[in-house]
Amino acid sequence: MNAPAPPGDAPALDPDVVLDTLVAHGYRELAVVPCSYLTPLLERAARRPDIVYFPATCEGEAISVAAGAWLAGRRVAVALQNSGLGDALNPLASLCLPYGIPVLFLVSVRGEPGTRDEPHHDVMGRTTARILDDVGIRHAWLPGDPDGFLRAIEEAECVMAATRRPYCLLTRKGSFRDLTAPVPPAPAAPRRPPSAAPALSRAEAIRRLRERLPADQVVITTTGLTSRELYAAGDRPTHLYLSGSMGCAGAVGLGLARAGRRPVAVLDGDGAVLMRFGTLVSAAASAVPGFLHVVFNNGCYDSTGGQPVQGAVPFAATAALLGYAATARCNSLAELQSAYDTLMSQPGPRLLEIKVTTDPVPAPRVPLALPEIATRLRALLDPPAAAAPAS
Ligand SMILES: Cc1ncc(C[n+]2csc(CCOP(=O)(O)OP(=O)(O)O)c2C)c(N)n1
Repeated sequence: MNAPAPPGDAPALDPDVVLDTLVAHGYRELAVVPCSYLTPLLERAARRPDIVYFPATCEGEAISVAAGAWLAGRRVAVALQNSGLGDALNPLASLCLPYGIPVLFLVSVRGEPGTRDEPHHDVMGRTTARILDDVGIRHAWLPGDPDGFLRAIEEAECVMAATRRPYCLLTRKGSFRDLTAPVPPAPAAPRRPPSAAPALSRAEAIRRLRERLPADQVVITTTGLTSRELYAAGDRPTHLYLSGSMGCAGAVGLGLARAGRRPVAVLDGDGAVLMRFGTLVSAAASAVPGFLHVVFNNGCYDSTGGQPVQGAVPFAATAALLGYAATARCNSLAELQSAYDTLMSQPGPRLLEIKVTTDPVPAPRVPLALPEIATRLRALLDPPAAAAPAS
């Protein structure tokens, strides 16, 4: 660690001060995978006309885009959560460091020791600074005052110029002041227009799916609100609520379905699917009949504050092109019922794309211990052999 962490009650920085300073240092673009801790900064960045907000599909992509921009003489800063540091490590370690490409990136630290956070953040919370040290990337905690921030950026710029290595600023919960004053959106703000407004909320769609899916079917939910909403709809031991491993629900479901024990439904988010888009290819190619992939398409990362996802992917049409055996898309409860029936009358792999609204009322966290969630499902699918009778 190059600088001591500020005390927990360090003042929060005005996001505009951060963005003004970045712009003054030539950064005209921010490549982002969101985190709720970064939301005030991202909200502001998405609305300012002097900075381009680039929604990256994964953290490694954000670093790589910034590296490519540097090669063209442009400056792109990156913002990501430490959950995604693993993904970012590959281009940091095998692109930026060996090629001498400096990238300035901000990392929100979840699971910082001494703070209360969800258990799936523990490992990265404990190791983020050490990982950066080990790969040789200098880092410092984001100061809470404008002068300190200016000095931090100047230090980062000096280090990057002298070493041609990336530099990381670590941020925590409350690092950025939540500005309440509304700012009119810039014309090019990347928020999805509300035109093709769906009539169904994700929570309602989840309740309906839970009613329709056979009780013995395995259901795997992606990180964020989807997991919470399925738990709120009614827990079952066949449910696997993922609270981290964003983007991996599809592949976990695929691995499980390929074992052939039970049919599997994966309830996924559009942002999560984009993060590991290749899983659609693998699922289509695997031709597993018992695999149902449900993608809630709300055009944003609802769980972290509604930041836009990249593009406007037609998931059902794409899955059909890739070779899913059956696909459907729906926009309302009535459409969901008939799409579900049609889809389930055919063998999989199936993909159901449901256009949903964003949900302003977050469901509470899943209160189960993570090993318990895994253990009870494993016990159902691969019960321990009965003890041999005593002879
Ligand atoms: C690798 C990684 N990057 C970022 C996050 C932070 N994060 C948690 S939930 C979430 C949004 C999920 O969006 P989406 O899959 O579209 O589902 P929605 O919340 O819109 O239902 C993000 C970005 C994370 N958990 N892991």
